[in-house]
Amino acid sequence: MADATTALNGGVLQRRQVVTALPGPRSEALQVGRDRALPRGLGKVLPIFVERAGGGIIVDVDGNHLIDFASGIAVTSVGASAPAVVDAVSEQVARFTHTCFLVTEYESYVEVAQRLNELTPGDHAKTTALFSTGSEAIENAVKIARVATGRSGVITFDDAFHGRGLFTLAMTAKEVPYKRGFGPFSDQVHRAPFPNPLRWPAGAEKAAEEALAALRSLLAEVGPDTIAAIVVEPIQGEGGFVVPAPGFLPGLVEIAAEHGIVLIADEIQAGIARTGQWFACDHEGVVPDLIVTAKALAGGLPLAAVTGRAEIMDAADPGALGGTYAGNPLACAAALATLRTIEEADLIAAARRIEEVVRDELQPLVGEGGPVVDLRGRGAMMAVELVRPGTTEPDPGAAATVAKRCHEQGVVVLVSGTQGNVLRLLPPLVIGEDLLREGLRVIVDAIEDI
Ligand code: PLZ
Repeated sequence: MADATTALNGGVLQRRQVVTALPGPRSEALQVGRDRALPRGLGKVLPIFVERAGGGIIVDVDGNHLIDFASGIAVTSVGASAPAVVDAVSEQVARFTHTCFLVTEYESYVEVAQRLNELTPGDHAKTTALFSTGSEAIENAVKIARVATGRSGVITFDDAFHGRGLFTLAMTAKEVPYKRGFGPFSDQVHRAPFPNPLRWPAGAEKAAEEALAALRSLLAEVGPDTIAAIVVEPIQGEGGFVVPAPGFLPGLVEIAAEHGIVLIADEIQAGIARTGQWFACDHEGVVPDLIVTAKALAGGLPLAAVTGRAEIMDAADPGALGGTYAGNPLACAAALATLRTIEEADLIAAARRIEEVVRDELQPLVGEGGPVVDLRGRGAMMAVELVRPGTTEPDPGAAATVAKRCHEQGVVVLVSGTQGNVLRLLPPLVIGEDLLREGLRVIVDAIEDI
């Protein structure tokens, strides 16, 4: 793992070094200006300011080297300064920064679309439209499903996260902090249970079957011919890295096909090699009608895509899709370099190896009576769920304490889950094995301490 990837670290020393208290004095000074200039509504996980980043390391303005288990929320899978991405963007920025693809065109947009048409699940005819953010792409996928079906309803699931736009907020499940005070929201969004194997009342074995039955009941209530789309995260991201019980996703394919509903896979967080396959859908051979990607697609530049069945995608009339920055040439150049890097460095295999190492280090924590009730996920999208010892009661306080200790020790981890009790690990796929193990041991110590 480490050997193949050392060339991808952008010249950043791949070692954890904590040389000040965290946050350090320079970060603290910058924080004062930040707090004056910015509204309270912008959250902060770790109040440090970054000077550079690459491979598995983030270097802050005080010279601390932190192990990166966040990848900017699953974005910098190839590293935050992957040489191929830096070169491609530098070359592009010197030629032109922007034309608006709707005004005059450029080849790289088409190439990104062709690559996604090939890589995404299914060998049917596909097309791709590019956007800038995940939320924007989800809203466009819903627009396309609506115009293709002539229906307006959308089904989403418990604990879903689909974005912060005014329509995607209706699809996102969690009220605080995302939704409170921002409504009213569309009344065309319905919510069905998601088969979380750990927490399904009748047990994991029943979860897929019963969740599909609940979806069928919901469809009967609202009328299947009112539903344009079912939108699902094949592995939930913000909801706590919940891998749905096996059989659920194939069941959705069947139900959607039966009722002429467009099945939209939101692979914004899980897609593009993160889970040890190109897409999380691939683990169960699931072929959605539309698939939405973003985050890891362009190595840190803002780019999102809707890829899907050509006949559905073509339902939108000329001029009905687009956006000023959608498919910006810098982002397209970065995406082509990112996809090439994933193939050349075999980062899909790297993601699988990360899972093995994470399980090797963290599995001993899971067990009767301790605070860790579950270690789950796929590839480099792994999570640890914390509960009050001896119960299954979520313990957000424990997750916050562990995250804080990790941050103080120079390991950037994120918390997720509707209850805020899940530590999630999203290392860059290029992280070296020694660095990965070192960061995991910091987590183990932090958990053992509580
Ligand atoms: N769908 C599955 O994970 C973004 C959100 C961070 P945008 N997840 C990180 C935050 O607190 O806002 C996400 C996702 C899934 C959609 C989105 C939305 O993508 O690019 O943030 O709009």
